[in-house]
Amino acid sequence: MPTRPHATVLVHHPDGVEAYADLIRAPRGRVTLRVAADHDAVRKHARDCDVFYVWKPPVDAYARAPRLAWLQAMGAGVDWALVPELPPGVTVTRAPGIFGAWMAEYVAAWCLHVTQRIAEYSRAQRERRWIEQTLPDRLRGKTVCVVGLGDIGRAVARALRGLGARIVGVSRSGRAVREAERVYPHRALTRAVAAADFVVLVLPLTPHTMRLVDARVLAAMKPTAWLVNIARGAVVDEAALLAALGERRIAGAVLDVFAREPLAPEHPFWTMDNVVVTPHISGPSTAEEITPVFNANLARWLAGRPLRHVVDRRRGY
Ligand code: OXD
Repeated sequence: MPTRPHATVLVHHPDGVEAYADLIRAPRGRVTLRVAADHDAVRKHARDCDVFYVWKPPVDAYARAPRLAWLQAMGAGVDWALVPELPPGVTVTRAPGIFGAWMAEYVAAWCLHVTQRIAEYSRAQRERRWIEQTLPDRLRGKTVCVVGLGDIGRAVARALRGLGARIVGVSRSGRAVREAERVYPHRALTRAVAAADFVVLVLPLTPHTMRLVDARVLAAMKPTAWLVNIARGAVVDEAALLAALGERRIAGAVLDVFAREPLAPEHPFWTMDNVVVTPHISGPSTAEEITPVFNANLARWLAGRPLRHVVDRRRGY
């Protein structure tokens, strides 16, 4: 591939786009930046852009970007980028190696929240009750089923294994990984979750994983088990989950993602005593962490070298 003398890059993030733009590094004169703080600005600037470095641009912007050849997603998941409106020739890249550390701490914290009975002790403190007969449990020895063994899933598995948990995994291929003592393919999901104390969802949303965690999978979980979803709301059948939680067929759920976000104020998840709701923050994007990944690929792009971290658009991740 010949070198590219110049690229016009559109940068869009709804919060603090300047921080992302300021950290872009390229040889002088070889990159023109178009900074778009909102969707209208994306539409306005799309026309002469070769590259999008973006978080969830409006899908109608793609039809206005005839030169677009590469989209770098600012985020862990790329499902929002792989829409039919994005022309098939556009290369999509992700940013591996960033979100795993955040999400591993999130999962460890909430698993420990359960085993350390933090909600119970906090309630007792507010009520000035000395509940010495209530003891914490151990995470050590618990079985954690990590569904999705990409770079984030494996980071989660390593962190929990470091705390003494036994890790089983689930992936599309079922191929063995170092982080899990056993890996099941998707079709064996019910078997994989059956022995788990925590089922952690870290898989991409694709047509194949949509509502993968359905009533059958939830029914296969132990009544003492917790579901932790840091993937996408739509990988779970939320109606089935609501029923399983309401009838206490599983112990609880820690939910960072929902089929509709923000979660509607009237949604029952907010007030269920066995549900933790967090507002899609388990793997935050920060300009400082993502932009170096983009810069390294931008240098490759200008040099005419193949991009790294390319998404397989057919597979969806
Ligand atoms: C995501 C993210 O992709 O928060 O969901 O990065």
